[in-house]
Amino acid sequence: MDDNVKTPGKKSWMRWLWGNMQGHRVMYVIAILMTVVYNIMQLIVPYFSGEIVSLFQEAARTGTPLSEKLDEFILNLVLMVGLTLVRITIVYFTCMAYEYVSQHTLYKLRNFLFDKIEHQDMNFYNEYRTGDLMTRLTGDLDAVRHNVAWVIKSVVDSFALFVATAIYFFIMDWLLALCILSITPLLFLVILKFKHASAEKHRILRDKLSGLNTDAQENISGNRVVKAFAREEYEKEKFNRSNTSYAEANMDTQRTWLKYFPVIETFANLLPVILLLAGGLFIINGRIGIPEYVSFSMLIWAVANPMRQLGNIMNEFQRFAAASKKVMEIYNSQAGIVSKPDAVKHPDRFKGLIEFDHVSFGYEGGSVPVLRDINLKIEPGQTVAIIGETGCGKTSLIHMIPRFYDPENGIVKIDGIDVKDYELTDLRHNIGLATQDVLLYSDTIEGNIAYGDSSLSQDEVVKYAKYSAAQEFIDKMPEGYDTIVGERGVGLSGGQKQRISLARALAIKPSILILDDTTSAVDMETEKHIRDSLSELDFNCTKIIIAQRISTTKYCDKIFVMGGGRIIEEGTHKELCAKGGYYANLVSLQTGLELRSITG
Ligand code: DGT
Ligand code: MG
Repeated sequence: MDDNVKTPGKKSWMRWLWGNMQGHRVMYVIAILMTVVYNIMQLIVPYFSGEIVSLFQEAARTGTPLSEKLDEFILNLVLMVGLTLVRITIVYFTCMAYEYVSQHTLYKLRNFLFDKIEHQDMNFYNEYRTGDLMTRLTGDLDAVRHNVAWVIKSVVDSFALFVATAIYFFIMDWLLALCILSITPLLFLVILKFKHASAEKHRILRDKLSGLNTDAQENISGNRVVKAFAREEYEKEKFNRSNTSYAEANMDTQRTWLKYFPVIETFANLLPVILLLAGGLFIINGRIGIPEYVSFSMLIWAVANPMRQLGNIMNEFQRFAAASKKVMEIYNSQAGIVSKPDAVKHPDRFKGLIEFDHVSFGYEGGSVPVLRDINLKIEPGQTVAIIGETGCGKTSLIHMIPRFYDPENGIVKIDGIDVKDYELTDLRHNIGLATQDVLLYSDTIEGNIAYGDSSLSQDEVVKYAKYSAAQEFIDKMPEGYDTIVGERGVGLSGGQKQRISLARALAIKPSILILDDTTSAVDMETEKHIRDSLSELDFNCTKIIIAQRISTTKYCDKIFVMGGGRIIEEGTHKELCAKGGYYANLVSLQTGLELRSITG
């Protein structure tokens, strides 16, 4: 578990749900009250049936013709049917209210959770897999909705019906009521045991579902690699394993339920038997009459059904418990990198002075430090290059500037102020970043370029596409700027994606532009075009370019050479060539010239 994620359960699930029902609480309470009311009204039919039977009996006993009791008979009948219609109407509106509140709670929670996930830092994304987060946003949240709409309603349903019937039974005849209800404590014990047994099963089941979704998601997004290596069969088997494991967990959960179900069902079926035995005896000894017996037998389902239902409710509740834990974990999580309460508001542009002061950094769970005592200074408007062997920490270094990660030691400053002191959005709005792994959205090319500033005019979009040498290939596309690029930019070449990503970074007119290996996949001519455009930008901008090619670094104001997480060389192309170190060696390698001729 990530340190910056608070453990769930600080609030009980009930308080948590209640908090999230804000705005709909009154409706929910009314729905619960109405649930009690319509369950009490279930007694109407048996009550009036008893009354009608009494009428017949009395008529038979006294020898009065039934026609004389017709009014009373009809009144009882009308009341029975009329009140039943009222009850059905209440049930209808109550169900609507549960659905309404549950859907609104789900909607609110889903937005809240999405917002939480959006604002998390990189450590969070390293911790949670996409498939798992998707499960939380879909299946888990639906279990929460189901709890509001069905589980809680069913508890109230069962409880109200059971209690109302029990009271009615006691009023009619306490001894027979006691006989019938004598088995309920035993039933509760069974349900309690089932609750413990099923909790763990549902937890496992939920994790298996998350695993299944993660496998499917990773496989679908990585389909090109699967195809390239012709690993379809292998992936099919892998998915099949997850699927089997999920199906087995499902079976296991059901088996637990099926183990307890016959016991619960037996208890429920014992009730009519007890009624038959005890009720029969009580009629014989004159303790109760036939009308009472009729009412008892017409209502015996009203105690039997809640008993049956309780097992089912418990099963669903455990599903909710497992899911809500996952939802609440994200709900209560806190991003480690946030703006300070007293953060400096900086809506204007930065001048662009960047300083690293003894900066060290290591990834969570990583064994070695990735950045070691980095000191550097980049003047406003300068174009600097960072070069170094793969894995030496270049990307990690530039990720300190927009605060994707914070240093362990040392300070990163922009315009003389610690980046931690800026409002996070102000800081990031000022930085245009073209990341090493280009990710484009399933949107038009224009939409992708204008991603950071949706108010951008079409002319401006074209201007930035020209700057990044993308104009030509976009024009050649059948729909031009309206061409929809697939998920992650499917349909474009690596170099084309890089150029759109560069246009996107430029389009926000950043005061600091960071290009992480952004021209690695473009040809030399295009690279020159981009280099020229970058030197002619119509806004002030400090540029940091991570590159592997000398052709890119050569024209920069300054070059920082990294090795093993440190800056090992620093200077202009000329100075570094003269030094005869790592950079000079690189020049010799890339140009095919002798090192001697480079160092002069
Ligand atoms: P490149 O892009 O291949 O030229 O390499 P650099 O110089 O951009 O390397 P960088 O900063 O991505 O990685 C430096 C080291 O940090 C390397 O050993 C891999 C490790 N590393 C990078 N990203 C992560 C991460 O998210 N988590 C962990 N634990 N380690 C990471
Ligand atoms: Mg990198």
